[in-house]
Amino acid sequence: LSELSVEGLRAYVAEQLERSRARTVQLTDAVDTDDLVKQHSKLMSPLVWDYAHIGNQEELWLVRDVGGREPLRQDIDELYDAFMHPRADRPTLPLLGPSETRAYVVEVRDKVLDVLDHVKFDAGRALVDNAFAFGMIVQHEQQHDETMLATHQLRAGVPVLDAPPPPAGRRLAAPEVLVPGGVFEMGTSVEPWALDNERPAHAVQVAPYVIDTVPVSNGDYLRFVLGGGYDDPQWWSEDGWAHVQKASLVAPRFWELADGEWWRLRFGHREPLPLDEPVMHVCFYEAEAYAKWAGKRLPTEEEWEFAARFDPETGRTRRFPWGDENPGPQHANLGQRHLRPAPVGGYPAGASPLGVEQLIGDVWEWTSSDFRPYPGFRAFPYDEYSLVFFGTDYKVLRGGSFGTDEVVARGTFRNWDYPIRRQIFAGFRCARAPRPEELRS
Ligand code: AVJ
Ligand code: FE
Repeated sequence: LSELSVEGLRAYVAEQLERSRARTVQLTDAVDTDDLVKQHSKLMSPLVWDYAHIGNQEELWLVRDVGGREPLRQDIDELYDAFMHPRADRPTLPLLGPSETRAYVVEVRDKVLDVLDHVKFDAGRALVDNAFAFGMIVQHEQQHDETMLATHQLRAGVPVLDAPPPPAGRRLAAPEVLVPGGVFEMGTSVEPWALDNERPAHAVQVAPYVIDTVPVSNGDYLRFVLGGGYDDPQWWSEDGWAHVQKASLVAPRFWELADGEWWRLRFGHREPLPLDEPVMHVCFYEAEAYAKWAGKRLPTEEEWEFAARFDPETGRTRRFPWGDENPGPQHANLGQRHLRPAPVGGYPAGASPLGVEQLIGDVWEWTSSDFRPYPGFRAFPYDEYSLVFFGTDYKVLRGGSFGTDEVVARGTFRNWDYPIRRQIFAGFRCARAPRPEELRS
């Protein structure tokens, strides 16, 4: 990106804006008006709220801030401010209707393309250096597209989305990888479109550990379910046990037991539970309980990133597990290219130098870490992206899912959510301390 000419950068930004919009249009055109305005779950906004919110954020940052242009619809800012109204209340607001929303986002985009034509990517203005604000808005739209995809998963009715199946899985040489540990550079100070919480790069010491080669599969997780895992407090943290009882959890969300067979619901399809796919729609507490039952634990965020980015040969931290190139379809299951995670072993070309696979794409991975700022963190360009969420309320997820776009799924990208959330496309892998004999070899 930083090597592009000004014209090259403009063209790249225009292409990314167009790609994210095509996805937004696809997700919103796929359903009828009623499905756009109604709330499919208390956990989610009506799709038409996400749609106009995407346009409103684009207006705020690119039309008004970067472009210095007059506001188009200042009157609606408050309706689409995520901090003013919780998701559960959004259907009762006087929102723009579907056709008004479509007209609004088109009007905003026309202005933005004009701003893009005239903007100087002035290196002295952090908001536009390397087109940062454009990158932030593209990522914002793609993140809401993933949220809308999660709303689609919660929607009742016949399937409306379609995509080819992911690549087949394969047998793994080893179920776990021994990671020697050491000091590595975590985070980034150089990725032009990295968001504030991924910065700055800083040295982190990681002790030796063992990590699963691939995410925990449905088949693995089913053994925990069938073994009475949800009935036995010994596997659960105190908070986890309280939650599993209060919410009456018995299996991952969207699993069904009927006539002695396990099924799962996926975007309106009911299909036999695929045992070789990564488990999905489990909350942090379920991930944590499974890990304990398996004699393991969840990796920390540092361990996840070390496994994903560290190259033991050079001592360098890479951008992605497979190297420094952007993700290609051979590396990772991203961008809604497939509408499910790939079976384990499906992406050998995406392996890290240590031999850990499917770190990017397929399912978000719960880590044991709270969402906290890196040393030297500076909120940019607004406190409400990351700063207000730091603390002990949220757990970090890494790696992106099949529904995460490649413009978001950086090796440094940090996602976060409450430990009870299951509607996101989240699974996990386990880690553990090495046994003494493993360290000697
Ligand atoms: C980073 C995915 C937790 O969706 O709540 C969207 C991203 N921030 N609009 C979210 C975000 C503002 C955020 N996550
Ligand atoms: Fe948002």
